[in-house]
Amino acid sequence: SDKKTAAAAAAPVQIEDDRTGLSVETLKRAFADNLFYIQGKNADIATLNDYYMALAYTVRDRLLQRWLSTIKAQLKPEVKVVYYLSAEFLMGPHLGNNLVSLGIYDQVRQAIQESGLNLEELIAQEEEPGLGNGGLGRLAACYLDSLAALEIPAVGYGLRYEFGIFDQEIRDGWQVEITDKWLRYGNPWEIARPEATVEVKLGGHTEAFVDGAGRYRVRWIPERTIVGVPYDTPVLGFKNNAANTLRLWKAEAPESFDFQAFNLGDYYGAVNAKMYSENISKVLYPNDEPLQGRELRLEQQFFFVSCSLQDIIRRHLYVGGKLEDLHNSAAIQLNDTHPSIGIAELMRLLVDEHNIDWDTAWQITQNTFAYTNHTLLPEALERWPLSLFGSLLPRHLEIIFEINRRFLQEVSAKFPGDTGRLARLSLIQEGPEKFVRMAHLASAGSHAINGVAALHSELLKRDVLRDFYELSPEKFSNKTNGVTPRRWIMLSNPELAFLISESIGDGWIKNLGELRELERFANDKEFQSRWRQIKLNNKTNLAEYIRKRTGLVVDPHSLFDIQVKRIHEYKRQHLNVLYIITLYNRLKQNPELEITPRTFIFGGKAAPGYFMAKLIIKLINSVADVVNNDPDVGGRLKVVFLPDYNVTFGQRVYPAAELSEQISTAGKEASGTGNMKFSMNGALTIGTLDGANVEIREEAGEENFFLFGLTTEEVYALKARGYNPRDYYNGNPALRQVIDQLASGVLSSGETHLFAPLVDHLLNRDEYLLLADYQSYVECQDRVGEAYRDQEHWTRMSILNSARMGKFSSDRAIREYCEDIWGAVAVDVVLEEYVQATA
Ligand code: GPQ
Repeated sequence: SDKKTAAAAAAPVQIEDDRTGLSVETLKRAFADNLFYIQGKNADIATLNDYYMALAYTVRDRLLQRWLSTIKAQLKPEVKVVYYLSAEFLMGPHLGNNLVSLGIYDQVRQAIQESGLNLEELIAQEEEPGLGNGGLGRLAACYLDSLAALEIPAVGYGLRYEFGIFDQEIRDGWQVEITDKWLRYGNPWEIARPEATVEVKLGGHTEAFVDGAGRYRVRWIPERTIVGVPYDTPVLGFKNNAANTLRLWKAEAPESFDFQAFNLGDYYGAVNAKMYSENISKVLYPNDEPLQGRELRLEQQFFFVSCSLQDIIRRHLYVGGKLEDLHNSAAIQLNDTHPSIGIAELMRLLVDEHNIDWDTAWQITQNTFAYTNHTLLPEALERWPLSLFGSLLPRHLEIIFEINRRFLQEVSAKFPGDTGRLARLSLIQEGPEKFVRMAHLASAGSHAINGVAALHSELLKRDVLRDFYELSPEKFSNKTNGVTPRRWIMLSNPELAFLISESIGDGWIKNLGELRELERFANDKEFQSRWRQIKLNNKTNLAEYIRKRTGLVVDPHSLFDIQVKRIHEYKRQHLNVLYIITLYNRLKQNPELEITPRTFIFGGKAAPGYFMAKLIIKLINSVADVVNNDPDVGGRLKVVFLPDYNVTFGQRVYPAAELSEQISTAGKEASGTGNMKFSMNGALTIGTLDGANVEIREEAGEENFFLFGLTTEEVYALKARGYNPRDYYNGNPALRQVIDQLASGVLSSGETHLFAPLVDHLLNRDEYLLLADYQSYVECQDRVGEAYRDQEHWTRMSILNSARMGKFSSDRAIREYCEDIWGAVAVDVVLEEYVQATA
């Protein structure tokens, strides 16, 4: 076989043209070939899914060269790699996006058409990988897109959940959760790399010992071992040669693990142990912000973080790096605190496994990690009971105690005698039950801490992380979120993308700031009418989709007023409902009243255990039933709840929206990212001064933004002086009527108690100040209705909104992270002509 190797080396296998060629003819042949040889079908028996798979493999063949060339270009000691650690990556469907990135959309459309099929239909066939809950996971996906677009070496690390976010069905107005079997028909975009498997240990106890050099050391005697198998998905840069990697870990039982039990004849015990191991990557926790303190969740976090850190160290050593220099070749970003156990794990790997002294290890760790905070909600800050933490990760708990001991020493040195401060800063929360505070671990162990919008970053410094700010102000910065214009304009709104490119060239796709050049068309009648026509087309498409999914007929000429996001009390979908009922009451009182016809569209999932959120879904559906079927309304108002909101559906929604609802209580939404997608696609925003709304308004111009509601300061002040929602109820007849209707059962077919918990909340507590903001919201919505009547003016505002959203490209955000936090630079990828068949 020496001979064979030599022969192969002498004549490297050239990639066959059928696997790289981009002509329509070649694409057609490759497509037919994949259908036959990979799917094992011919046209007689092929399903739509077979065709989708055949096409997916055709596209995958065409990106492998970039992917392998990128890996080769980056596998060098002097290259700094960004490692983005995230419990969620909400990637959305790959096929369409990869066609856009490769710049082969048109050829492929033609090839598929000439094969007697329809490309859009095949694209729609893809089951999206829903490995995230909402904003946080989708942000990670946009960031991977931008990292590749900017040719920054990067790896996304996370979990390969077998079941992603549940599918939502609506039955009798209530949410029902269905398991998401996204891997059912196979996943053509991932490649398993079992040869890069790593082991992760859990449980057990620790032992101290003195090593050969007379050093005090600790040994962890774990109770069980899990194996992590990486599955890699390429993430293409837009029309460049870069293809980064999303590496997701699947948990498995180690091969040898069950031999003992097996030999003793305990077959079922052995199988059980295997199932127990695999549970770790079984399912995504469907909670958006309030986190569930469950053991399995901590196991998930530790599992993927430990796999990833071992992988990072292996790579670093492979290219000849020294661990002392890890921070020069690796920047590890913590996407919220979910992966923050990584700080203790890196310390353990360096100190226990690689025998590095504590101080050096701590320097390396701090210089390597950075932490992004995504919420101010106190109930969302992760804390693990010490008992749980210690039984799962006994060594890590010791390490955290030691980090804390040294950390508090530093604090004492800087603030002598300030015991209150020590208690507030401690990584351990004292009390009858003690907790590990993960945000504190992340903050102490990172060299950079950032919030996700200007307001949010300010509030972090003032509030949640105030003591950390006073201790190390230099660590703090703001990185306002962004979204990728490739998926959120080009792919989802192709007609608009075409019009923009025709008017100002196509530089905006890589440099979104160029959208500004659209400003000069804002008053151009011809341009305005094309702009309007595209919006109408997108609305017509959405209307058709609504009819198919719900049977409801909506008028594409009505104002499309849309709120899509997770259902949460702080996001106040029910404030939107209060306005709908108000409008309904006006029409009932005076059926002749002239109003702007509106279609209110909602979409979003509720955490399965979040009763109030589920009740809000029921409320929307109940109000929809009443409003949509009342002849007095005469079709002027329609209310739609579209089930199963996800990335795929978002791509239909944003381009069709005219009004974007961003109505959270000021100070509660860290940033929001849907707000950016809407605005880029020409929707106007009705919103509070919360999260990134503040900056969207700044950019768009206040005259192009519908602002209402209390500011963060006013919210604090009102709560401080004692907020009584009943004052608003008593003082506002229209509001009182709406609340009374909710309580009376007229909106719930006589079931008087149905909405009692909601009414009770609003009247007696109203934590999110709906009643305080009601009047301001109603007046603002009325102004929206008025403004919509002047279509020319509305279109002008719409154009200006899109034109001024350049700041909210994730490319801008990633550039800031690279410059201020990661110190990462682009690496040119040279396409390798040949791929060697042998080493
Ligand atoms: N966000 Cl902490 C989530 O989607 N899930 C979470 O667990 C946390 C935050 C969101 C946040 O609510 C939005 O305001 C942000 O725009 C988004 O993260 C990305 O930063």
